[in-house]
Amino acid sequence: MKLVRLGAVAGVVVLCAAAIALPTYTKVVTVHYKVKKGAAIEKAGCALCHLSKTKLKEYNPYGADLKKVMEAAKTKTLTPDLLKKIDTLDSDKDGVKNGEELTAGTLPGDPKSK
Ligand SMILES: [Ca+2]
Repeated sequence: MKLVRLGAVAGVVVLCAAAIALPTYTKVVTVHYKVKKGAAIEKAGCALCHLSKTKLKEYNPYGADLKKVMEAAKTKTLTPDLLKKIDTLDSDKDGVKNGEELTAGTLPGDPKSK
């Protein structure tokens, strides 16, 4: 019984750590691009960069490009300067540049959103 309880506590701690770490990234994006309430970016949350809200180990094309920039900078802290480095790319190849999509509130990693 104690082992089950310990496992449950460990699971909650892991989930809380993930929940604390990830919204920081989305906050940097929403503040930098002045994302309006209700925009696709706000609704997407972690899926702005990840394949979905539940597939956090996989990245969509925008997340993959952002990951490359962060790895090159050897940092896990997302800054506006790092975001700007991929503003002129069109990660999802839908004809709209990442920076334009983020300013408009659409998803730069989803070609169906532009
Ligand atoms: Ca695009």
